[in-house]
Amino acid sequence: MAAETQAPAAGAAGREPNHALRIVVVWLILAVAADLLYWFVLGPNVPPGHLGSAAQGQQFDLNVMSVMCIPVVVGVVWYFGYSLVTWRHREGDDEDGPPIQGNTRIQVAWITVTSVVVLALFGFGTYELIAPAGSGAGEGAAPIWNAPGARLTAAQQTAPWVPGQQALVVQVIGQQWKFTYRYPQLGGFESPNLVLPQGQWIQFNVTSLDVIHSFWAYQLGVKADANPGVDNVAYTKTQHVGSFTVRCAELCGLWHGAMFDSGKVLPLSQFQSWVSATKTQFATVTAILNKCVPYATTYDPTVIRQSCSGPVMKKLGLTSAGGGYYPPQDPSQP
Ligand SMILES: [Cu+2]
Repeated sequence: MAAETQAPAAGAAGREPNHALRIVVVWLILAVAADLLYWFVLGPNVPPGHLGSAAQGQQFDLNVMSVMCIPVVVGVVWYFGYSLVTWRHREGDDEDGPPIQGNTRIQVAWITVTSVVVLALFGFGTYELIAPAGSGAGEGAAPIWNAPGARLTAAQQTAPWVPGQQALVVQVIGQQWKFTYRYPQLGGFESPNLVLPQGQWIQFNVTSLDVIHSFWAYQLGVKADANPGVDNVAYTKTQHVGSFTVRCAELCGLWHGAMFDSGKVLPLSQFQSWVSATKTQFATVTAILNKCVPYATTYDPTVIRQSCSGPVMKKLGLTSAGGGYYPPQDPSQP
């Protein structure tokens, strides 16, 4: 027996170091260091960034959850390493370890700590899903939680926009295979480019002209289903100037993978210049559009087709890309 030269498990407390104290103290130092490193170095760069308030909220949530989880991971790895080194098998020691059964303090502590962590994450996650304004997800036609200055009725959405007091309404229209963006408060023009003013609440009204799509403005933290006949509202507040990617996130046909574009957040004055320029550029088209397909929260493709002359609507891209999804235009129609 090599009991005299080995660290016995029991009965020689004087020679045995206080493992629990060592483990806890080193764990605390490692956990605090790892959390600080994460929070200040990695955290600000975690996707989806902070271009929109929804994105910032998602980044904050990910960071809070990471900061709660990192000490657990560090603890497991550290305890694993400590055990491997300290209690490894030593040459000539053939003895079994002592039979250890139950430890009320450890069991109670474990159940309490894990319950508190899980319930805290549950409470935090539930709150964050709701505030602010639904975390950037589509909330249907009548959101329970509204962004400041958000206005929802179609009549209100066509009144002129007052920056800083009202949310800017942008209607996102999915169609095979692109998104177009209509600005009802700014004269009702429809643009293939999504341009937004900085520091403003944006109300996206997301719909589709044909099949199911999903509007995903990644860096804004907004993702909302675009379904025909459905007005799906999502909010975000633009935080700083920058560009973002818009992708369709719902398999919608052959060219689904090519259904993406990029958008911009501009300072308010530059945004207003863009609006003026685009209004001028699209003046003819906008006049036809407002006459034939006045702004509405949803559009019926069959009505669109019959409401105006086919070639013009086809030119506007409103009968789906290439016009292939709906029955061919009837040449006898006006
Ligand atoms: Cu799509």
